Amino acid sequence: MIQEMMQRMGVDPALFETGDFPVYSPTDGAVLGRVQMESQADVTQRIDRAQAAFEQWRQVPAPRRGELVRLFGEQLRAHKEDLGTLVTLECGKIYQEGLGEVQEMIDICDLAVGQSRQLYGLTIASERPGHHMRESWHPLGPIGLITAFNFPVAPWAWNAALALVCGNSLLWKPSEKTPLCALACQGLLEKAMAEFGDEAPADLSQVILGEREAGEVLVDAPQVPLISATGSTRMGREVGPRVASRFGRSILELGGNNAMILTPSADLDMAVRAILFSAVGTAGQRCTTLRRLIVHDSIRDEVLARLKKAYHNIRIGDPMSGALAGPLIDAQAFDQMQSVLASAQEQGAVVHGGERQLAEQYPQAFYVAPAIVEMASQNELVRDETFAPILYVMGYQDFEQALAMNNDVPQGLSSCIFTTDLREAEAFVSDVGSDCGIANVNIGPSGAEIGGAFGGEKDTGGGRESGSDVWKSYMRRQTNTVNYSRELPLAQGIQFD
Ligand code: UN1
Repeated sequence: MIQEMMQRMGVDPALFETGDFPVYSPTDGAVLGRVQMESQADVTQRIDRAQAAFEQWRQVPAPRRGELVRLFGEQLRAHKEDLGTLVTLECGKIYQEGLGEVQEMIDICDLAVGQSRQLYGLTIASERPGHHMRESWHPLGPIGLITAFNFPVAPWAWNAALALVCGNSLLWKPSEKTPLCALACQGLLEKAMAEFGDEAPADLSQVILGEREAGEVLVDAPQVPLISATGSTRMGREVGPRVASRFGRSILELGGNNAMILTPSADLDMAVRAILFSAVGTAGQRCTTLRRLIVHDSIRDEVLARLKKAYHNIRIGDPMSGALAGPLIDAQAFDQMQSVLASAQEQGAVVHGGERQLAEQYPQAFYVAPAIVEMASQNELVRDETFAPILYVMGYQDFEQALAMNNDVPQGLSSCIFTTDLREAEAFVSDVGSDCGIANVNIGPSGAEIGGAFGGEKDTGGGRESGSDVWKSYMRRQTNTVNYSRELPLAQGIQFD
């Protein structure tokens, strides 16, 4: 099945059948393919080729560059099921969410096509007679993209679609757990490039299949002015300073420890559905996953009872066959989850769920019952992000306390409140409310649309991807002053003769 799918998406079988690095499916542990990892010398060559491709691509008018992205979006529409299936097989999220990820790619392509005709600068009033000032936006260079296993295709597309219309070439190092998804995206982009014609240089987009050392070459390359990296805070702490030390720019989209404040006036039916999707979806492995439920003491027992019932009914199993919870990515993720749950128990927390499931049927895969953990306070365990379906539930008494708890973690990605009280809702999204990059009212913390800027503060890294004015990150800003007079007045009225 993989072979045919990959071929339909334009991938040469040699790229995923003959290498010595096996790729396993987290759904059952089967080998999906064998890829070849690249050496540091290979990466260096790719960077040189990306530079040459950039120098050609930046000369193509931006709306024309948009046409390539439009054609890529068409390829994604035509191959949505194939790519969605591959996402499910390679990273284990359920098929509905695999399709959703491809839809995010299609959406960002649409946005980028429109953006390709709107790379606007400003005109600025000059203080001198006979002078024009303006601000222009120019292509930046080869863009380095590093992505994580849990969203193996969409974050690449958020960056790639905008970077391409902005006139840049791409170098993508995907997670070594999901190389086939990267090859498929590249295959689809190459199909679009073939339709587009030879204005698009062959090396416009390249995939680097490699391990840590390969990524290091990319991160350290002075020819790569921007590194956009999605992954753990630990990874970001290494990448950020290395890129900064060569005065490169980075967009870091790192860990989240996302909370929901559940107030007494909330619509609990809506809240329970939102909790289920955001805490259990992608088996708790979204950076936007709901990890902390801060619930008012007066409704805590009722909410817990409803959640336990809902969790009990979650279908866990093969993500291609209608389950709501697929497997964790690997044994390491499972061990990590178990050790955190054991620590919680030692600290006196009440743990519901969390056990391994379907071990007999899938001895090589790690399905788990999503866990609810009743915690007395927001201690260090809660303040740490565990990339697994663990929902900590903590009580609060007054709104100020809940808000302080929302903000009192190192991460700052996403957050939400369920309330029908206008004052609480507005306070949550105000200057003194949530300190996160995303703050929602009556919606869970995950499942953001691509139209807004996506990213967060503090240990989340501070970067923004996707919509709003994020396109500016992929361009260099230039201030122009043009003197069309026959005089040479100096600024600030300085006389120099
Ligand atoms: C991620 O988990 O890295 O908001 C990205 C969401 C998705 C993106 C998640 N649109 O949950």
